[in-house]
Order: sequence, then structure tokens, then C-alpha cells
Amino acid sequence: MFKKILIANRGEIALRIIHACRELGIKTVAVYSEADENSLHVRFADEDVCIGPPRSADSYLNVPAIISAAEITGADAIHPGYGFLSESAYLAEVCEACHIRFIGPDPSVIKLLGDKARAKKAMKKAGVPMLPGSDGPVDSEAKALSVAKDIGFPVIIKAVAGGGGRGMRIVRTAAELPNLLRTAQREAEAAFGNGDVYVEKYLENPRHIEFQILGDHHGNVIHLGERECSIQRRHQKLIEESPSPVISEKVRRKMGGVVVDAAKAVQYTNAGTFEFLMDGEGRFYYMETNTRLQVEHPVTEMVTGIDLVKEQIRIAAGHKLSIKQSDVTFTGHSIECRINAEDPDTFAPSPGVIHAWSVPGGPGVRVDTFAHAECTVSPYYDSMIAKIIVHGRDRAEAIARMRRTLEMTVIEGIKTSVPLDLKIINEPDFQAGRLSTGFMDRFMPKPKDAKLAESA
Ligand code: MV4
Repeated sequence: MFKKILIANRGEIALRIIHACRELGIKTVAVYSEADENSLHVRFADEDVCIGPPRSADSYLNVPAIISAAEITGADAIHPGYGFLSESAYLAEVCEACHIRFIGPDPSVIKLLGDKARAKKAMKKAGVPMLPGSDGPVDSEAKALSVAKDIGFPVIIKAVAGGGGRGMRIVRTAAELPNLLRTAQREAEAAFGNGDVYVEKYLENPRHIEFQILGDHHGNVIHLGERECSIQRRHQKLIEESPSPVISEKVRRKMGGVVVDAAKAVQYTNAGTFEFLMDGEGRFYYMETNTRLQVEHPVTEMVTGIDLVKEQIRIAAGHKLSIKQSDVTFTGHSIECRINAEDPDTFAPSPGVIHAWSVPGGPGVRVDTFAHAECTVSPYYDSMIAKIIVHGRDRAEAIARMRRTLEMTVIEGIKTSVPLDLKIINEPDFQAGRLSTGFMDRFMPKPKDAKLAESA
């Protein structure tokens, strides 16, 4: 087992990784930017190294600084958390060259799955259900038009290097395709340095359902069921839950089998997530695979009782999975609400000093956060300051627990999304489990000018 792990991240996920390390008896190294000197992840790590100025590009994305910190402190592994360098095949490669274990899949697997067109091909070959679309990137208007006419409009153009909705365009008619193709390519080039795009059939108002998997270095892969993440705004998830209100035991078993086979086909190791779109008839279509621990991993931990971060660490150290598929059981229902430092109406970031902080605990409540009274929410990073995760015997109990927890949460000094989270969980459609990626637009129609600005 590792003796010392460097955590190449900040905020709640850095603390979450420290929790796992402490329980495993592993020493921790925090890295931090000048803006995070007084953060809890620095306080609770055994050692800490400042890696640069506040801007992420100068600190949490600085591979040489992070590797140097690992070498100076003698860390034998790096956990990248989520965001930042978590899906960087480059960091994974440099780790390999420096004999530091990267806690994640092999660089070649990160590269394969990071290229959405290559990933689709590999997954199609492995038998994963797929929306019809171009076989790889489309390099010309004529090619894109012929694919679109083949599969029928509407279609969606997506960036090969994409994710998060950038470089994405919905195309409803042949006439608008040339312009949208060009803008998608330009946006992808600007955002990712890779202008390649592909075309697939567009699904209206699907559900977003994702499966968690774990794979070890001995050929074992298991799935830990699904999370439903349909409540999103501008490709930012707001509320996630497990199980999905619409997935039966039978469907879970079938889809679980599909993702386990797919992961084996690419020799996937460590934790991973297979994202799917689900249509109104319950049909699944592969979207992408995330090669990292995800923000919403706690809802899976709550219903399975499995500590995903500890499993990641054990797997990276070469251990066999501590559980077999037949040991995985799903108990009750879990919901996560993300608390963002933002205006609940305009969604503008709201950094600053938190003067009052009180989040109730009680049965079935877990709070993953770095925040506390008198802490500063920095404008340099993501606005997520906490995740409230509840568990109940069933969905109704989980909703009741989330409601009373949000109602009794006191955060003063900054604006937060708590009122928005409460509004959503009190919606009849949410309570009935009628979820879709269109939920937020139906629920909170954007002002007309905002819509225009967004599509410009
Ligand atoms: C889609 C889609 C409908 N049809 N692909 C959004 C982010 C990117 N990862 C993929 N996304 C979508 N791809 C097809 N063929 C709808 C979306 C989508 C979406 C997906 C999941 C959660 C929220 C979403 C919000 C808008 C669009």
C-alpha cells in the first residue's frame, strides 16, 4: 500500500481524499495556490506545498510544480480528484515516467476515451447501444450533410475533444447546417485546440443516466448501479440521485452488464463513469465515459456502502477489488444537492467571506464541504462550496430529509443556490420523478435576451 499520497486538488474533494487516506493510514500531501493558504485541505494534510499564484493555470494545472511537490515530499501516488488535471493523460504519463502512481486509468485509456469519436467506435464494437451518427469526425460540409440526411434531422454536432456542451450545436434543417458546422468547429478549436467534430441523431429532452464502474489490475470489473443527473443548468449538474426513479432491477442488471463488458473491452482500470442518454421509451444511448471520480459519487456510496475513494486507492496500489458483483447491493435512496456560491436568480458568482455557517446533520445526512464560518470563497475557482447528500429508506424519505436540511441551512455573507435547490425539490415534477435534461428550462425559462446572448 502507498505510504504517502499527494492530492492534486483543492476544496471539498481534497478533503474527501484526506478522509479516505486517514482511514487507510496513508500520509497526505496538500498542494495549494496562494489563494488557498488558509484552506482546510492544507490544515488537515500531513504536509503541504505551495505550487503557485491563485490562477488555476499557474497552480492546480501546473504539472511540473505538482510533480516537483510529489518528488520533494516523497509521495508515492497522486490523486487528481475531479476537474483540473483529473483527465489529463499527460499528467498520468509524467507520473509513470517519474515512478509516481497516478490514481486513475492508464494514460492510453484516458486518451482513447477523451476522444469522443474514438470512444464511440470502441464502445460500439464492445456492444454498447449507440445513437446513429457519423463514423468518426466529419471534415467537410458535404460529409456532414450526407450523414444528417441519412439519419434524419434533428442532429447534433459535438466536439471530439468536448464535454460540457462547448462546441455543440443542434441542427434542425439542412439549410442551417453549414453555418452551425463552422461555428461548432471554431468553438471547439478555441476551447480545446482541436476543431474536430462529429454528428449524431439529436434526442429531445432525454434523461441523463450514468453508471459507476470499478476495475482492478487483475481483470475484474464491477458496476455500482446508476445515478440520475437530469437536473442540470448550462451543463452544470445541480441535483443527482441514485437509484434513478425509472430504472428497474432488471434494466440495472442489463445496463450494468453492458458497461462491465465495455470497460473490460478497453482494459479499464480504477473508477469510471459511463454516461447515457435515455429516451421516453427507456432506450439507452452511450454518450461518453468519464475517466475520473465524479462530483456526484457520494450518492453511489450512500446506496452501496462502498467507499469509492478507498477503492480507487487500493486499485492503484495493485490490490484486487474488495467486493464482487454479487456483493454489491443497493439500499434505499440517495439525493445530492450542490450548493454553489451564486445568485439563485441570475446565477452570477457570489464569492466573498461566509460569516455564518450552519448545516444540520441528523439521520441520513452527509455534508461534503470545505466551507466553515469566516472562510473565504475565492473568485478564482468553481463556485461549488458544498454538497448536501441525504439517504432515506425510499425516495420520499430522501426528499423529506433534503427539504428539512435545506430549510435549516444557514449561510450568511454570500448568496447561495440553497433557495433554488429547495424550489426544485418542492416541484411536483421532481417529486413525481418526472425528470429530463429540459427540466430547468421548463422550470425557469431563460429571459429572452439571455437566450439570444447564449446562442450568439
Ligand atoms: C445530446 C443530447 C441529445 N441528443 N446528444 C450535453 C453535454 C454533452 N456531454 C452532451 N449533451 C447532450 N447530448 C444527443 N445525441 C442532449 C445533450 C444535452 C444534455 C445532456 C445531458 C444533460 C444535460 C443536457 C442538457 C442539454 C443537452
